[in-house]
Amino acid sequence: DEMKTQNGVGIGVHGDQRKLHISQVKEPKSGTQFALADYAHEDLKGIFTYDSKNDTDTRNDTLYMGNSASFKSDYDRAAVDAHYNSEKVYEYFLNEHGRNSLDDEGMEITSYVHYGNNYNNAFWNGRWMTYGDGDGEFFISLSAALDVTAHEMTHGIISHTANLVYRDQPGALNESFADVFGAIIDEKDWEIGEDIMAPAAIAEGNWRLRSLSDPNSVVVTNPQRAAYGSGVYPAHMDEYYHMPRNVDNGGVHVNSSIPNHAAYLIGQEIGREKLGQIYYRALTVYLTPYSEFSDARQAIVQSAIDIYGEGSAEEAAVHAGFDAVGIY
Ligand code: ASN
Ligand code: ZN
Repeated sequence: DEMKTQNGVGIGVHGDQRKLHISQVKEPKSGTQFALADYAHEDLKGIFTYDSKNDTDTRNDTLYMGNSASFKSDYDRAAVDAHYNSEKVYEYFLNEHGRNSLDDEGMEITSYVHYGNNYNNAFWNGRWMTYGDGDGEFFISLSAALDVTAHEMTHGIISHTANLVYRDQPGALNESFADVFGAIIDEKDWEIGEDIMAPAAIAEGNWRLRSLSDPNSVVVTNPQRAAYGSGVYPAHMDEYYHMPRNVDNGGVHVNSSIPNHAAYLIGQEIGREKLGQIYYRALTVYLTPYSEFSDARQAIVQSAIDIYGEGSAEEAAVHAGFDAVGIY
């Protein structure tokens, strides 16, 4: 039967109090329960958070449930953040771009938390997001970061739009657009993952996963580290890593830093909002599965012209940003 959305509360991984959209579920055995299921958004099937229960087998996973509308236990924290952050990202794409969910047709937004044991990653699998808890050494719960959620959900949007193939330059663009929207939506800074790093990573100087502002300041991290030696992320085409396909799909998480840095430079000139408008148009109108870096420059220039006009300051900022990283 129809589940009604109501307000709940929770505490996130970093101790933030969060208001949540949750649902009452009446079960014959256990009585009234509360689920992280949000039906509050018109024309959206819902926002759902599931519990993976610390294994990798999704068959026994269930909607994340509680006995009251208050989700405040330690175990709740990762679920609270996944639920809250995915609603924020949904609202950004709706309000800024008129996009109704990942497919623009109101598809459900689903997250699984507590995936595996000490799992140090988060990913979009083509249909939903999955978050590990981290091992507490390198990462804490990966849903704690709005930029990580925005990154994963942008992969979902990309798979319904440009559908950039996940290898070599198109793959690096796929990664870059995910990072750029991560940084735009998590307005704080131009870093990715600063809210999920744990002590051992911070002790090594990696207090964030990647940096759009200064890619060279971050050492390539796990799981790709070994292949890059002691290398840092590249900020210019002169530093492009020519990696075999079996290493990070040709270096998609590493070479992405080159277009990332261009986006940062453009963002310094025109601000996050216009950057988002231009990049969204490029992604949804011009880019195609085999687009390379130079195609992205063209697409982004054309989008700036479409929105702000030929000869605009915005167009000039795009040219300058891509010139600076050696993408022509
Ligand atoms: N967090 C990574 C990403 O979103 C996971 C992966 O390597 N597929 O790209
Ligand atoms: Zn990614």
